Amino acid sequence: MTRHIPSSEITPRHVYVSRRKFIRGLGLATGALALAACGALPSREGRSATPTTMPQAGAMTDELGDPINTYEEITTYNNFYEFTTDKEGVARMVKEYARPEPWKVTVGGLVNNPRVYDLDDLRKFGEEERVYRLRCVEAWSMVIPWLGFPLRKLLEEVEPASQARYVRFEAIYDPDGLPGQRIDWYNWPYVEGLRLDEAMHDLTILATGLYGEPLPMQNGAPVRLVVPWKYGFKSIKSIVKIDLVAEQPVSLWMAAAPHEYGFYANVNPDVPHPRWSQRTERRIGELKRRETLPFNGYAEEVAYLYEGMDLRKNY
Ligand SMILES: Nc1nc2c(c(=O)[nH]1)N[C@H]1C(S)=C(S)[C@@H](COP(=O)(O)O)O[C@H]1N2
Ligand SMILES: [Mo]
Repeated sequence: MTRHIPSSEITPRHVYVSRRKFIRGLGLATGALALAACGALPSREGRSATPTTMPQAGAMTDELGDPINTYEEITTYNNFYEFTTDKEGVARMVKEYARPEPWKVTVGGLVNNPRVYDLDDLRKFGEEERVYRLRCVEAWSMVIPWLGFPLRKLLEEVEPASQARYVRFEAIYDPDGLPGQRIDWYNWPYVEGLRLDEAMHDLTILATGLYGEPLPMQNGAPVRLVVPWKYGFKSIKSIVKIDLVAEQPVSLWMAAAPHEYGFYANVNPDVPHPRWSQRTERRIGELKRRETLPFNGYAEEVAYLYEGMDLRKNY
């Protein structure tokens, strides 16, 4: 059995630390570098190779000049309710978990070319670095250097049929291995959705890695969605199924608390959560709170998608 070994176990601690110092040094000098393309998808043998290359280039900041969070922060403070609701507990619990192998992503519904992708098949879409802010609806945030590819590339291959208007994503369902799924407050599996034009937007990616390395389980290995202008809960982890559909999907959060979580979930400082303000956020690693930006700072790229819509009603 091939147990997935988190990269943090493969790479000795001191290598990570020195690599991060190295990256940081480069970044401060030039402001925009790129991490080495170690390749985050598992090798043909089905197991992640130990990274051997040092980072060459790497964005140390996002396009607003905010520094990226550390690998430690990104991989030890997680929301992944299939494991536990304790953010610090997720990274500990994933060590005990062997995810299903081989992983498959089934893409179907209203498409002309339904197909099942294994991780090797996803390689053809390539991997590029995207440094994105992630803003959780709970009002904390991070800056994360993802590796991944635009979801559009995969959708173009399966060819959405003319009746397709939304994309529905489904995450892993494994109650034997995932303790959170043995508690049924939630309607498992985790489901999320996007309108088709949101899914086709260039900022929308399927992430397969971070910090130039394979995605750790706690961040949604082996493949997860990242939609940076929406609250973090839209960025569904550990995807096994993608369907093109005609009707707006009902997400896990909409089903759990419809008055608190809508379908769109665009980051919006003007619309408070019923139980707290969304005006400011705590950037992990910083002391002073920051102002939350409309569409999480991506308004120029995405505001046109919502022209004419009432974003207070469509929260
Ligand atoms: N399958 C699944 N995906 C999920 C979640 C989850 O509990 N299960 N939590 C979401 C929430 S609330 C956030 S903020 C982000 C956190 O991503 P990160 O841990 O990689 O920072 O993942 C999202 N994707
Ligand atoms: Mo979140």
